[in-house]
Amino acid sequence: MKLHPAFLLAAVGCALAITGCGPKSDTAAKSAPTAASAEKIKLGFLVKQPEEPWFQFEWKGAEKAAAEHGFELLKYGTTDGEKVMGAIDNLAVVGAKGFVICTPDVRLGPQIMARAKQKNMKVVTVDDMFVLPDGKFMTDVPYLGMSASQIGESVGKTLFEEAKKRGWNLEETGVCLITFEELDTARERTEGARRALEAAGFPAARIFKAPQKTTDIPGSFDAATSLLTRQGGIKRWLIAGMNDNAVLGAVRAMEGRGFNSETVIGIGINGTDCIDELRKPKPTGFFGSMLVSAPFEGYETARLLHVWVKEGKAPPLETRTPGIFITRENFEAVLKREGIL
Ligand code: FCA
Repeated sequence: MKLHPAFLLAAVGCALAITGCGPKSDTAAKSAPTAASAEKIKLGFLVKQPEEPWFQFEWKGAEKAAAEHGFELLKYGTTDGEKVMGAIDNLAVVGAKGFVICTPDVRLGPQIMARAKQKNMKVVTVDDMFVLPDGKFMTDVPYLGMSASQIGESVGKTLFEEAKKRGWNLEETGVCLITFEELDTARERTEGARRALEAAGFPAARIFKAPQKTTDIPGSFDAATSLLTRQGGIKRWLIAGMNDNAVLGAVRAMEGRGFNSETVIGIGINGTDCIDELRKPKPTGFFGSMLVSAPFEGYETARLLHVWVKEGKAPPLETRTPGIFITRENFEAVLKREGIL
């Protein structure tokens, strides 16, 4: 597939263009509050890391779908399995008919589905696909998420092109690949980046994996710090990871060792968790991000679930969303267009 460095769109299966969150409607606002809320369908939206802007933007999109289509949205930050089970029970008590979930652990899939079935609730997964005990995906549960491999490849290709554009000596350059391989969507993204870098001609021996123990900035900071200790001779770094926070932690670790925007090129994924970084008056090693529309993902999963509950029409089993490359130059305009700013 040909990828353009400035505007990268990747899609698998049922591809969706990023179009914001659908048509505006004021029907919800007009309906009589008491009668309408008595009849309103209740749906849950459970996310694993409620502190991450990514998930807050997903909620925002889902709220928009609820307002437009007249259902009630119940949001839960479910950071572990116990909280997920508690939220499902809670939803059942209030009469909810289903929920969208980004699970804190993909291996909880079978347990979550058993509980949902017991409570007669429909489930749509977002971002992180459930897996079975044998490691295979639970492909019978509707899923919507990014085209992880292609977006990862776009990161790798763009990193290589930017290094070449700057005339970097690749002999003195290393790749810091912040990995979290226990999560499939994360592994697909970082493997995509690695593959594209190697295909472009980056020496495989200088692509270093730095596994993060937790998927937050401290987790990637620690992973990068230990890599920098092991590879003290590298003069310039390219950084890739599963999301913006993975790259941000590595950028911070490198700054602590004297690296800066002249010696580091980092490209994240999400585009929602790097807004403050791209707004900094002085450029940092965080060069850009592959933006995926979190509001769209939240809107669309909630909408699909609502249609399923209301009309009995099941969502497609797999829907993939594309990425758009953003940098300090274009992020304000693109994020505004996507309803994020
Ligand atoms: C995973 C990551 C999030 C986001 C999402 C699309 O759940 O943890 O940061 O990238 O996929």
